Amino acid sequence: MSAIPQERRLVTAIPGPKSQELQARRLGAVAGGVGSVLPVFAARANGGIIEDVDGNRLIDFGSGIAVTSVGSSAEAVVRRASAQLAEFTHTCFMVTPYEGYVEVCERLAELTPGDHAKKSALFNSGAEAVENAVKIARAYTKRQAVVVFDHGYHGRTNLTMALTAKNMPYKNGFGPFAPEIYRVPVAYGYRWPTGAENAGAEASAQAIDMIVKQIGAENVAAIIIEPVLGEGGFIEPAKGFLPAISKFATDNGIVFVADEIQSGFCRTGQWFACEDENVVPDLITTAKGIAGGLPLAAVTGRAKMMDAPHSGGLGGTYGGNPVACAAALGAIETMKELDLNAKAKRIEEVMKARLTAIQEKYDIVGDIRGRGAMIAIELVKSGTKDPNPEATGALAKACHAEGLLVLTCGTYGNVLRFLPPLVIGEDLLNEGMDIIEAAFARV
Ligand code: PLZ
Repeated sequence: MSAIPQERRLVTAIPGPKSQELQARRLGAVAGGVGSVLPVFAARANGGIIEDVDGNRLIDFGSGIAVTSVGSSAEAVVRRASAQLAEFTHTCFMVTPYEGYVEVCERLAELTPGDHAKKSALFNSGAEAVENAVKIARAYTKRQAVVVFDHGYHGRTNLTMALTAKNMPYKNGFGPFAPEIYRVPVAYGYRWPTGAENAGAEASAQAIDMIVKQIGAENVAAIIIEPVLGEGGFIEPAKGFLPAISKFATDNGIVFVADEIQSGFCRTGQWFACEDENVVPDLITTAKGIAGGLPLAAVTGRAKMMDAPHSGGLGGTYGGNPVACAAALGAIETMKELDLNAKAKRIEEVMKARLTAIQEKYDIVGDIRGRGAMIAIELVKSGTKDPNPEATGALAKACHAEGLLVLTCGTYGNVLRFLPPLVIGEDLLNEGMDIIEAAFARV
């Protein structure tokens, strides 16, 4: 494990000269379609700090987009993955299996909501897990249609582009998209026309009406939703929405899929965000936080559904790679040992208190939302609810210049989101919030 001092330190401008040199090389060699939020090149990272090649130490409020919840070089992850690397790197689970894969599936069965019989299949990326959840739901139901929601994000592969709501940058010019995908409203409280208090009941009624009238419930294989919408703007569907949609799915033989790729594994202060409303999904997709930074993803769900595809119908060369599985076992061990659900809840307390104080001073903060260490503010133009992507971008830039890595998101690009590693120290957390407050004063 990298013993990086847990202190912010700026020794050059951001990005520094070595980062700029690497960025120039990168522009010559790396495809232009692959962007970076902040072209500061990483040298090492752990806890709440990313150290760059110039020796700057940045406070990390991004966790590599909600991945390194246990830190970027967590002791148990490094120990277990290193040991596995020395034993063997790969055999392909579809050729000669190994124990780590089975053990990760056993952990997933224990940790995911519901006490029914469960099975899992492992993959490499979130998008791949979502694609496979659709394959499993179609094989199980022998139906084709898939229902997704406004502001939803599920990936960048062909099928998941179709499932994703936002055009730029994810879909523009990349069609044609997969057929049999239908989008319905989500209970976005802050922007619901008749008010947040009505959003849960009204949005679920509208969504269900659209499914029944426009698609036909009997044609729907799966309904896929993020229990807290991530890229779409950290939207928590208003109370009652998830249970209503989940019940409708169950009543109509539709597979209810919770995409917990961003919200799962202690991020929201629960193992999975859907636990907050006692929703038990049929299938649950996970990735990101599961393996402490190594590429691993999973579909976990009711055994009878998971067993619907024929043998050989699911897989992939690298899915459930042994090093990634060892890392996942290390990450899960760390989450339990350090009680990262409690840590996430504490992060929420600290952040929301600080953000509420900022909101009292600046009326461009339209909404503060999110749970655990998945917190965001939605920025609007003064005195309106009009999205304010300009202020959002300027605030992010101001934070970056001071050595605080923050990310933006949202359909309108007007959401500043905070995803610190769950192991971040409270001093760094508060220092990050100081920087955000100072950025507001400047912008
Ligand atoms: N489902 C809910 O959040 C990935 C993507 C960022 P992959 N989110 C970050 C970007 O610009 O590509 C995500 C997610 C939810 C699916 C995915 C896809 O996971 O591992 O990126 O494929």
